[in-house]
Amino acid sequence: MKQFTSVHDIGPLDQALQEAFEIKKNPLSQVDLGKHKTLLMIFFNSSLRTRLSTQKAALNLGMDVIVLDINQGAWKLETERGVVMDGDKPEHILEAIPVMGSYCDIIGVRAFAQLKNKEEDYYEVILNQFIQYSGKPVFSMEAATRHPLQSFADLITIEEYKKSAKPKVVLTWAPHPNALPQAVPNSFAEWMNATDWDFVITHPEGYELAPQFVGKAKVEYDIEKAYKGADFIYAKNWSAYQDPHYGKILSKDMNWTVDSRKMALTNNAFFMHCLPVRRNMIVTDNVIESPRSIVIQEAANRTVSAQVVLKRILEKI
Ligand code: AN0
Ligand code: CP
Repeated sequence: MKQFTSVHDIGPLDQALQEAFEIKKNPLSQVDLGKHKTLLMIFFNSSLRTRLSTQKAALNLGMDVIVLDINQGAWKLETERGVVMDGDKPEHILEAIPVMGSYCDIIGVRAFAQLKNKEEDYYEVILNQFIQYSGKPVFSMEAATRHPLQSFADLITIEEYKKSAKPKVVLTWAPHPNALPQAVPNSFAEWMNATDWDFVITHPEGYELAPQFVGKAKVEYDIEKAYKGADFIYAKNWSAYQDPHYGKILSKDMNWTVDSRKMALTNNAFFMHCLPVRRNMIVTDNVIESPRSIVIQEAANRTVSAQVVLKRILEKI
């Protein structure tokens, strides 16, 4: 594997899942594969899980790891070409990227959507510049439009907990005080659409995701109908995608908070969220603390998805 930015880079899902379960059973079986190879992780945004789980995965493969938080200690980077750099940004990303590439063998990048310009976000300007100019294999640690390491971990988690061959998986929008990117729901939808599971997306009017991510999913505006018979409730907030409201908050309707009353409509569904989660906005204390909540197991699987991806990249360099 030369890069990992979406489900399209992973190949057949059954093969990826098989590798994931082998790694989960025996995480240190390839501890020499990454010897004397350096992973550089670049964060333009905060992280707890991605930072720790990806490092842990790299350590399991014997790699060395360097982490850089662009906004804490590095020079602020100009990202646009043609700008007269007389402002607060002393370095251009077009020098910074090949320099960073010269210090490592693999680069992971976290660069969220700015939510100001849809075309720029959906063109993945920052991620694509890393792919083009670093000279090294690049993987996404959540970019503007997708979070594939999260979605792969979600797939692994559902595979582990599902009771039937074709579970009903429901992605539900839920309220949040801030405007968040569409990367997590886009990516989750993309991975669910690559399975033959029964996949439903539910959200208030106006929160329709980009058609290329919705794909063959059923969009259900009636939240109770959506929950009915669900085997998995996957909650996430996102801001509006559709013009003219791109990146805006259209609703904070707490009827969309995942609560025990709505969970009772399901087929004793498991509750999932990528974390970090705002309690009593996205989900009530009762639901997230219930035995049907698998958010910790889901987060633990982030090490597994990262290790499959790093292993496959290492096998090709
Ligand atoms: C981010 C998001 O919604 O994309 C990261 C999730 C993994 N969440 C927040 O900023 C709260
Ligand atoms: N789920 C996830 O990616 O979490 P972090 O933002 O803490 O990395």
